[in-house]
Amino acid sequence: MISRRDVLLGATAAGAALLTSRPGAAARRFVNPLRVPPLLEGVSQDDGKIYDLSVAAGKSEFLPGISTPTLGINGAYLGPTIRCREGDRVTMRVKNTLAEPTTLHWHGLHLPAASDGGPHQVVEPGSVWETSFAIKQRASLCWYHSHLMEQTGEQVLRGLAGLFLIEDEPSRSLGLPSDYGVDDIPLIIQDRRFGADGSFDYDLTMHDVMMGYKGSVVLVNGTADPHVVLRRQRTRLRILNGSNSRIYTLGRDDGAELVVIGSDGGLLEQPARQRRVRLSPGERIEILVDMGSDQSVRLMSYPDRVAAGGMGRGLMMGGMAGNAETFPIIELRATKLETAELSLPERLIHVPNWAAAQAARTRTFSLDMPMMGMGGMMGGAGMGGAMGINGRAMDLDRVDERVALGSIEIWQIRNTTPLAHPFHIHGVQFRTLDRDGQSPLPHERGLKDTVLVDPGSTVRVITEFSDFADPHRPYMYHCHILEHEDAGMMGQFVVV
Ligand SMILES: [Cu+2]
Repeated sequence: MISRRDVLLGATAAGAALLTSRPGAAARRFVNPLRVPPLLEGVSQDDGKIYDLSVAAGKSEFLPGISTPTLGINGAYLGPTIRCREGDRVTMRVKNTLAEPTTLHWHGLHLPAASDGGPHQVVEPGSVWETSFAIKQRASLCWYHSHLMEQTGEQVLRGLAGLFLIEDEPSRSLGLPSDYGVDDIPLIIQDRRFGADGSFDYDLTMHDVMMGYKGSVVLVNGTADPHVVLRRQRTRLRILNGSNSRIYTLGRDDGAELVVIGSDGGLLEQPARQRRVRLSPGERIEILVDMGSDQSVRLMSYPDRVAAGGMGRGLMMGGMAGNAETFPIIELRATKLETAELSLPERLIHVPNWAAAQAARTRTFSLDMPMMGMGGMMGGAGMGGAMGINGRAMDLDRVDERVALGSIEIWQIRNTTPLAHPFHIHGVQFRTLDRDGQSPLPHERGLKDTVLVDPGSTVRVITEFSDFADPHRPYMYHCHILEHEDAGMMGQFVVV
């Protein structure tokens, strides 16, 4: 929730512009040009490409005249966009210059667990973690971020995240906009609270842990109050919800439909045209925006159907599960536009799929709050154990599931809590079979690695666990509300 108090706190911190998220607020003038993360293409060597990533502390100015201590990769805040191609052999060399441990996890990538960058691959202060793997998946917008045990929320909030862009020939041949930063523009959406001294406020209350951290200022690629000038008639926006917990319900303020061409794991089979798309933390969508000269359009977040009481089961949850606010994310501006190819094939690409009948087994994951009603949450020693899966909080020393290499499985995720949870599985891309027995929405009918599970509902996903067996190193599955993950809503599986 963006409360009036938060807004005022934000204004105090800014000492200047009132960065309110309220609709129609004159204070939002979209004064700042969008920053676009630089590309990191890697340096070619005998056996592939090397990417040097240096994790460091810095200072950033998000609000006018206010210096905010931040973390970044090869920069003060966030990291470069790693770009590679399917089939590449890449080496990531992660140097930790911080005085604290960290990790970098490659979210959405299909790779060996030893390279995953999860909580077992800690990079100690002053050390370098080097890992090599092949890019064995289709063109897609993935990302990377800190995954340090119980500190993911704080490290991501301070800035440890970046984009991981994979390209391939089949998607290239479609002629979609692909000129990075020109007509192919990434948008990392994050919300932040600022303390009176300008620092990020991540002093979590019990409410923050339960509901997830919410900020009063929306940043896009680390830019507050942003606009972007579009140069071509058609632009592809690749959007990552990189927020700790806020779910956005995206739409255009001119009422036009969003033309969704891609999701977490790459292009959809066919474009999905929807007025609204809900995007939860960790999820990505790719949309096409066609503009006329001198047109401007705002990408907005709107109240969602759960908050609006439009769903039977969601009704009683009300604002607990959903977004009640309307606020702008970014203004898209066009002045003089270069012409672009404006046709769009109704069939984009073939997307792998699996039939439920192919599944060797179904596993059930119940998202729950194991300590509720036991007084455990008030124990005082941190928030660990407040949230769980199948009645248990995350334990680094416990492997929860063992999956046979090459098997196709259905994972059934039941949400027994009054809060929505985005469920993420490491190492694979899956298809969403159904949500409470209903087909997923058109924009969800592609490869995904994160799926939103509404309060009281059950989502079934299906995938194949191919390529990488390792009985000693687990992958994670977890809620991508980072406060929930840090509070224990995470588990581990090995592929054997
Ligand atoms: Cu959650």
